[in-house]
Amino acid sequence: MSTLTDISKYMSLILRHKPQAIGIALDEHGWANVNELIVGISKTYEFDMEMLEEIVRTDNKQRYSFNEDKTLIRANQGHSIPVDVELGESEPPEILYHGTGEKFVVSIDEAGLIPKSRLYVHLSKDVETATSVGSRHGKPVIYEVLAGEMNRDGYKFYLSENKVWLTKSVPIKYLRKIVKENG
Ligand code: HQG
Repeated sequence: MSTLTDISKYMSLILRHKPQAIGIALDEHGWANVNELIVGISKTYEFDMEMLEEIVRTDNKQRYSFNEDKTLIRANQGHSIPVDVELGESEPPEILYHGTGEKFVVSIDEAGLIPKSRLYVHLSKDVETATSVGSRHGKPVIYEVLAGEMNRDGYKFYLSENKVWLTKSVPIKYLRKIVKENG
């Protein structure tokens, strides 16, 4: 794995979950000071503004955003710490997908989707993306989420800057497990 990938993973830990790992704080909207971030990461990796800009530009999921003058940076979604990244409420497509690991299915079928350590349940717009999200947790299982119906019933949906669909929770009545024909 390249150093930039390692640093990007470290950045997502810092900007989503644990800014105190490098002794910095996020503001209420999830922004970190860019200079402080660079100084903090430089204690572990050789790191500078040019590398930070490259990570933000090339990140495969567009996880990070700068403010206009690039003095601040934040993660677009995925936080476990309570920050308000000013998500826009959006009308979701009729169906969204959630990929999970087989080991969670019994519990999900009982309790629906809950955000666990994060602020929101993360939903994908296609089965392919959901499958890769689910594979992070072992053998993937995909659920269809009846997002349109949920939304009409009053549940709010948000689309993050990097196009991940988010909602607070999904009750079981809006979930349909996709059963693969070949098992
Ligand atoms: C599961 C990655 C038991 C849920 C991805 C998931 C995503 C339950 C796991 C983003 C449950 C939490 C988020 C219940 C939900 N009982 N388990 N009632 N309800 N779960 O990692 O959605 O690469 O916090 O199904 O691409 O896997 O980091 O969430 O399997 O967009 O940018 O609890 O993280 O993006 O796992 O992934 P996670 P996630 P990054």
